[in-house]
Amino acid sequence: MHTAMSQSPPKFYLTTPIYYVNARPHIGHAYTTIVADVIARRSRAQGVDTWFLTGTDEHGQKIERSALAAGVPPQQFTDQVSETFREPWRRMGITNDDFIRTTEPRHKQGVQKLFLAIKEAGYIDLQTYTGAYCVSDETFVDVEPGSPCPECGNITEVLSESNFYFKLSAFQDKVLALIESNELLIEPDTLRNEVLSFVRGGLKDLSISRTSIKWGIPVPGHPDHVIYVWLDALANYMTAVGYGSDAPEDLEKFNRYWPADLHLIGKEIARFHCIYWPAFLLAAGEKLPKKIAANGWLLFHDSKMSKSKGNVVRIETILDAFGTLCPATPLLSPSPQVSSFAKGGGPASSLLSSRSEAKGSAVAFGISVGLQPHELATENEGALAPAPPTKAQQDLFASDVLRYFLLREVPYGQDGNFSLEAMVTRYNADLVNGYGNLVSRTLTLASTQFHSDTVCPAEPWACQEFEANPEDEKTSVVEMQSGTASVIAEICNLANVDFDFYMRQTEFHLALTEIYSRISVVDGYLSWHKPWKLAKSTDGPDRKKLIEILYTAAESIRIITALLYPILPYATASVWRQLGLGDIEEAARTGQLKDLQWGGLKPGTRLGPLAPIFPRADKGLTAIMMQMEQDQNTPISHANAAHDAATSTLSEFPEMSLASATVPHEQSVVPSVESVVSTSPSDASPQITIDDFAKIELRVAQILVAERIPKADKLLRLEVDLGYEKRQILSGIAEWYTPEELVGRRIVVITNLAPRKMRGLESHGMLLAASTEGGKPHLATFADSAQLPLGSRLK
Ligand code: ME8
Repeated sequence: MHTAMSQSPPKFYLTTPIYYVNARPHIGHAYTTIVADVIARRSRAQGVDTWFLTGTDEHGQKIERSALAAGVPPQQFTDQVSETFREPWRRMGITNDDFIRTTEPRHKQGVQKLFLAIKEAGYIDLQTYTGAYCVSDETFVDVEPGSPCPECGNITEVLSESNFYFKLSAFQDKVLALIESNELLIEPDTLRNEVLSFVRGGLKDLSISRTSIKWGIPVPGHPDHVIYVWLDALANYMTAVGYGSDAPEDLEKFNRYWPADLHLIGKEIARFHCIYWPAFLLAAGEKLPKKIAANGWLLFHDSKMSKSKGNVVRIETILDAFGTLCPATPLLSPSPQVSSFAKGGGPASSLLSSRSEAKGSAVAFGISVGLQPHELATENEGALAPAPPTKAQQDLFASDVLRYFLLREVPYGQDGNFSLEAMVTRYNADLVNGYGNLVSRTLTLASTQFHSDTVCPAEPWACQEFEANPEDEKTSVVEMQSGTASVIAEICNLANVDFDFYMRQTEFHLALTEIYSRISVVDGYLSWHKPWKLAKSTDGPDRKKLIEILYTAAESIRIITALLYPILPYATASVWRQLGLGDIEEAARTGQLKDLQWGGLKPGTRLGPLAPIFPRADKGLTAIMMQMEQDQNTPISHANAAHDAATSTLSEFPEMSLASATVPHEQSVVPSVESVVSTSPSDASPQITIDDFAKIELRVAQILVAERIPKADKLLRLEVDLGYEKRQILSGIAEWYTPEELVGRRIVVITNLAPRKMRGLESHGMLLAASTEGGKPHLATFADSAQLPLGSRLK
């Protein structure tokens, strides 16, 4: 057995805290869980046998009282609330391998075994103690009973009990040595120092049983005592991987995964994890975890986001609101098969892989595909017609945005203010204008350039130097150097190393900063070489240049996308498919996302069907989310009978009524933010609701440029100004309007129409015009349009 183990691949066992089920989860809980998921995904992609555990902490006085207040038996109560934690993790595609509940038999038997092991080693005895007890923290504290708890400020109660005591004091030196030597790593450093000074201040023995509480695990042989909730809770990290069971597969699992490599926690529970837990394990003769890393607090309105303060932001708000931006996914199959995620995780991979079956579009990098533009259009608009996103896809998309924001905005280990407005701003700045824009400008150009190329050889994909434009006097030497393909290649190879360095240090914000500096360099490279200006040449040196530039950009995107995968699993899956590389989950499993080297994108790779990645978020989204948060205590109009049934038993516990209010995902809680992605138009003009109308975004725009398109008699190419952005729109009005009479006119544009391609050009939006059958379309306009700011919305 030991020989076999030494040959097995490396393992990595990581955990989150198990969350109390006395209230519904909020984005503070999501934060720690997201960090764990990012680390787990990255670890798996590195080929490491990874086990990721989360769960719920369901015993103790706090839970007992919450159940009482809700008027339901504790077991029923914890069953309901535990589900409200599983639910958001599922929606977010969290890939936990197991979910432990402390009320499960496997956990109970493990906790009792641990208690006995410590007792048999001589570290537990029975004593009587009277003191101040903090119910909120489930711990005796060193203050006068009735005065506030020094940790959380809640009023303590007097408690006198004959309890089992754990000889914590006997472990003071050992725990100190462990931490000082970094055998037990604690991060961040500031927290390590706090823990060290706490230990140096002296450790007192710890009461580890209660007779005043019924809702817990009985002390073996003493049914009137239940085991202290923190000993019970901490033991989950072992019981979940088989401790306490004699079944051979459990023993094997325990030997394989224990000790944990990383316990992720919030900083307020450091004492329990960094002092009590190692001491319990030392006493029981078990191996110690290797590292404990704590995140700081997410603050909302400048204080810790917490259920007791009520200043929380719900995960559902973020998912429902950002989910509306989720773009359509191009499909080949009209009804994709959706299977469930294999290892207890989210549905991301299966949803995406069902789509990855889609054969490549008519676009190929540098090889012959021999399709004419009109054939391309047919294929794009027919078999590859985009399907509106499912609710599951919307959730995964929104989850990406939350993941990105939390990791980029808050330096891990520090406190950070959470703001909905900052989230929308960062989304637009980094994901829309940064990564998303780089991908679409590159792939759109590649798709329009290479589709009808019948002669382009594969060979020019190899990196070949060509001079930066020396005529441009404004170009600095740095710009000229970074303008060459080999420099970009080097920068991307280095990105791999730098990103890895910061990810290992859990400095996610710095890892992402590294990525973003690369995105800017590649963006600068494109702007400098202006490949769209070379686009007209079909052979010769310009053509060669064009191919090299686009390859360089696309290959940079491949590397950046592989690095971003653990943080943006949904969006990177889409980009991976569009690059023609198939299913990113498969790529992660087969090692294609590790040890990235320039040149991995093979010449001749066929692009997949293109699709938008990150549509722009309207500033109004912040207001919508705020409204959703405000509305959380008002009845949900759409909620159905299932919701009523779920909440009826909890009506005396208002916080819990919402915790159990599982609104079916097919329905949006707030109608005004329902998906804006349109389905196919109907000829029959059925009645629509005001909500349907609200889906159509009409805005005032001004025509800046109008020009004819060669060989297209009916089409005009327009550039319109929406105030907040400029767009290209193709319109079939060439028979009735000359370009000259259009420039300068203020018109109405449907702005949230999915972009489509005509004659190889992208059209993003539509003009509003009225016409009789076959007659001249009269453009909708305003009598007093000069007073209207561009971009004003029509309602
Ligand atoms: O403490 N900012 O459970 P809990 C950042 N059951 N992280 C936050 C946060 C915030 N505002 N709010 C919550 C318990 N968290 C025990 C743990 S483990 C053996 C037992 C995260 O429901 C953070 O990880 O109070 C914190 O430690 C955890 O949720 C607390 O969850």
